[in-house]
Amino acid sequence: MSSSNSFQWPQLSQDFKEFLSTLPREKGFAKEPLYLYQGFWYEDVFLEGAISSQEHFQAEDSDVFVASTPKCGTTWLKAIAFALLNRRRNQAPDHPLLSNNPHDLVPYLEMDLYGENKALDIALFPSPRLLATHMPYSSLPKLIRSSGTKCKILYVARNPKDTLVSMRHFYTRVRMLDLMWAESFKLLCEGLSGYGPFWDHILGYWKQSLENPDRVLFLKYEDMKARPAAEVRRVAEFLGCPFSAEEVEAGEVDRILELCSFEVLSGLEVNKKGKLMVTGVDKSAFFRRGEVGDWKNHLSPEMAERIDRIVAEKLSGSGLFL
Ligand code: PAP
Repeated sequence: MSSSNSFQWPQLSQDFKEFLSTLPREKGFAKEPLYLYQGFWYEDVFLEGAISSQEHFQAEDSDVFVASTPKCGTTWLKAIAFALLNRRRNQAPDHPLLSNNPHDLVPYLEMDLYGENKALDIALFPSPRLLATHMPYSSLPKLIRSSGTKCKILYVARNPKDTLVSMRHFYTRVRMLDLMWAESFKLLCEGLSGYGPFWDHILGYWKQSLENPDRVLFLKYEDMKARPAAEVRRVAEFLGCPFSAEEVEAGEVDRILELCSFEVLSGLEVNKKGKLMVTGVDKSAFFRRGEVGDWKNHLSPEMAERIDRIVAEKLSGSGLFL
């Protein structure tokens, strides 16, 4: 990894490197290979954090998770969840979202909190804890999945074509790679993206949202764009903090939507410059266009048709359409 790369790649222990050598390995979007663990593909440092969180994370009933496969709207949903849960405490001009990137306010289990190199201490997070993960449902720490725990999961999915475009731009920018469209397209179609296969990740949470609707709320980026107020109200109800009639009357829903909008967040000084606290990724890399359908500017009709066909086959019979 070149020293100019904005992602600070941590050192892994010898024991973990030996463990990695026992796992199936493939080339992914980045220079670092992907490793297959419990049916999903991980980059080494995130796998180390994921396994460490499986071993050590203690869930609390009041925990709220933002979950997703990368580039599906995580930054936006983190901001919305943070704004909703903290809306009685925080108001502009001192709102934490105006001076912190959403990723620094809502840390990832496997990237920020667990693993040998992680700097943040989960014990310091006030309750209710708002946390995040890209881990697939079936690999979440057991206590999050246990029927005895009441923690809640917000999951956001996005149509695979826009996700691919977003992913490719992100890797090109953050990892400074010269990724060809044809190569990234082929990798996604083969399920070889970080935390992929993309469709299995989405299906895992989709099924849980049907079986345990009070535990997992399934959202789509496109729905959030098309009817933001209705989706934000759905999130608030799911989290047990619905908007009161007075709040609606006072414009609180719109205030949160405005604060978390692409335009406002991407225009903040704190998001235009600097790097995330733990991973060191440029904060501005999380804001590109924030639109639905940008894939039309990048993918050929044949590519689009092929991804649609693969994903429709994989999701067939699930009742989910992306
Ligand atoms: P992550 O999984 O690495 O955290 P994530 O936030 O899911 O990334 O994806 C970034 C995408 O969300 C970008 O999409 P694009 O490449 O198609 O533009 C980014 O622009 C978009 N995004 C970030 N913030 C917002 C927001 N507030 N509203 C809508 N889209 C947003």
